[in-house]
Order: sequence, then structure tokens, then C-alpha cells
Amino acid sequence: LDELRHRESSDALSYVMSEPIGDLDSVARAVVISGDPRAATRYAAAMPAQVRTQVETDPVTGLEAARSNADLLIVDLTSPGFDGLRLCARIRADAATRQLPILAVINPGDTPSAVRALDLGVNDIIHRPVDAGEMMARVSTQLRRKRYADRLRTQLDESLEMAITDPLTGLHNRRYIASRLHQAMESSNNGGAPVSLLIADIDHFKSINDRYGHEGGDYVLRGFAERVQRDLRALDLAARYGGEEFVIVMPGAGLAEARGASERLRASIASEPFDLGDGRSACVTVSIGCAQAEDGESAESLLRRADEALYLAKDEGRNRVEA
Ligand code: GH3
Ligand code: MG
Ligand code: MG
Ligand code: MG
Repeated sequence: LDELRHRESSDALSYVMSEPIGDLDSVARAVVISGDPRAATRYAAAMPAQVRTQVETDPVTGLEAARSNADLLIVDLTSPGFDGLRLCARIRADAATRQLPILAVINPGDTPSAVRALDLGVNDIIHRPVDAGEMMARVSTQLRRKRYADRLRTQLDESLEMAITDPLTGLHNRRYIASRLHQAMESSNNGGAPVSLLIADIDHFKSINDRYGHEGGDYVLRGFAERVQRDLRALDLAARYGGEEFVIVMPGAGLAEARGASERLRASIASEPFDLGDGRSACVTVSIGCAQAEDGESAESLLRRADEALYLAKDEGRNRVEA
């Protein structure tokens, strides 16, 4: 900590300062947008060597270039011909470019432009005439920041995906389907299309486990999920609700349609044995209960009615659909 009090030792930091984007795993891409072609070329020449730089002198083609896979934008606020601040606002308003770092070039002493630019979400300012060392430092900082933000966003996406997915089958999980069911019923209650619900429970699954082992049972569960996804419409939502129990929400489907889909699924399960991955295969049947949501009905009530239909299907001998 004592080193913090030394004024002469900052050279020791030069390694840290000059290295930052050397470890970028792919080439970074920057777009320089300036109405002044000569200035644009000078800014491009001041960019770090690892950055592939494209020059655009028109704001519309500049915006297009920004949309197609850029990592950083240099926007010249001093060039005649177009309003650079308006372009920055547009970049921030567009979902495809909202997250991109913007480095704005301004005239020395033009504090009002700097203030407006920062207010619009520009990440950093650089003054004319642009110094290559300063450009390098500011660009590196923004690229590092973007790479960090991208990594966080990817991790967040993965965590969100995991939070709504059943790990064994890749279908949605119980929590997620419950929230989607509430949504679908709410929009149905507000004068939208009907919504129906299926609960499918594999018959005598305990004996599948007994005969083929728990691992064999898992093969059946994954194969079952695959077949459910194969047989459903794109807008249907399928989830593993419990051990060998699956829930399918069918937005837009009335009871007749839900019954039809259930019957097709039941027949498809019964007609084609499941591969167990070791040369063996298992014949499986499923019982399905279905119900259509009534006006103002709660999700809990709809689930209960579908479950009652399922129990009836089990009672009546299994490998059946009841509503
Ligand atoms: P029914 O026709 O009445 O539905 O009979 P069943 O044997 O399918 O029903 P039961 O609820 O008695 O048994 C379900 C079995 O599912 C018991 C449990 O060991 C098994 N199970 C639950 N989760 C898993 C899992 O993740 N993998 C495997 N292999 N088996 C599971
Ligand atoms: Mg059971
Ligand atoms: Mg069962
Ligand atoms: Mg069960």
C-alpha cells in the first residue's frame, strides 16, 4: 500500500494498461461514423491494431454497419452534414445496437455537446485532434467493458434457461409452466382465445423402473418428452410436472382440439416402443386427462379438473384419454 504514495513508479503499470485487449479471443470490430472522410480515416488509423475498423461517412449506412455485428462505435459529433447526437440517440433507441459502446468525438471545450452526449448514453468522449494513445486507451476500456458485459449477459441467459428447464428431459419445468398457464388463462379471460390443459401420466412406470432399472426409466422419460415435442403444435407448451407426469398447455385450443391432440399423443406413445440405449426397448402407455378453461376459472381449478380426468382414465383401465 505504501507504493500508492510514490509518484514516480507509475511506469510499472504500463504493462497492465497496454495489454488489455491483447487477450481478446476474437478480432474486435469497430465502426467509425463521421461526415468528414479525412477525419474518419485519421480516427481509424488511431485505432488499436487488434480492432478491425470500418469507416462510414453516412449516418444511415453507419447505423446499418453498427447493426451487423460491431463491438464499438466511434461517432463524430463535429462533422458537418449530419447531427451526430441524433445518430447516438437512434443507436440507443434501437434494440440491436442499444448495448454497443459509443465513443463520441467532440471539439475541445465543447462541454455542452459532451454533456448531451453522455446524457444520451454515450460511453466516453474523446477530443479533437484525436491522439492515437488516448484513442487506444479509451477504445480498449470500452472493449473490455463490453466483453465483460457480454459474458455476464450470456451467464444470465444460461441461468434463466436453467431456471425454467427440467434437466432430465429439456422440457419446461413445473414452475415455468405454472406461470405460463396463469398468463394464458388471463389473456383467455380477457376475451382472448380458449385455452386447454392436458395432464399425461405414464402407466405403471414403477414396473418400467423395476424391469429396466432407473436408468432405463430415464431413457423412457427422455424419449417420452421428445415424442411430446414432436407431436405438439409449435405454440403448445410442455413441461415435466413431476416424476413421470407431464403437463401440456394448449393456447387457442378448445376441448375437442385438446382431446384430439391427447388421443394422437396416446396412440403415438402406445404404437412405438422406446429405445433404452442398450439394444433393448420398452413398450409404454400413457393416460391423459384434459380440460378446457372456463370463464374466470383459476389455474388451480383447471389443473384439478384435468387431474380428475386423468384419475378417471387410470380407473377405466389406463392407456386412455378422458375429459
Ligand atoms: P400409474 O399407472 O398409476 O401411474 O402407476 P405408476 O407406477 O406410473 O405410478 P406411481 O406414481 O406409483 O410411480 C411413479 C414412479 O416413477 C415411482 C418413481 O420411482 C418413478 N420416478 C419418479 N421420478 C423418476 C425419475 O426421474 N426417473 C425414473 N427412472 N423414475 C422416476
Ligand atoms: Mg401414480
Ligand atoms: Mg404413472
Ligand atoms: Mg404419477
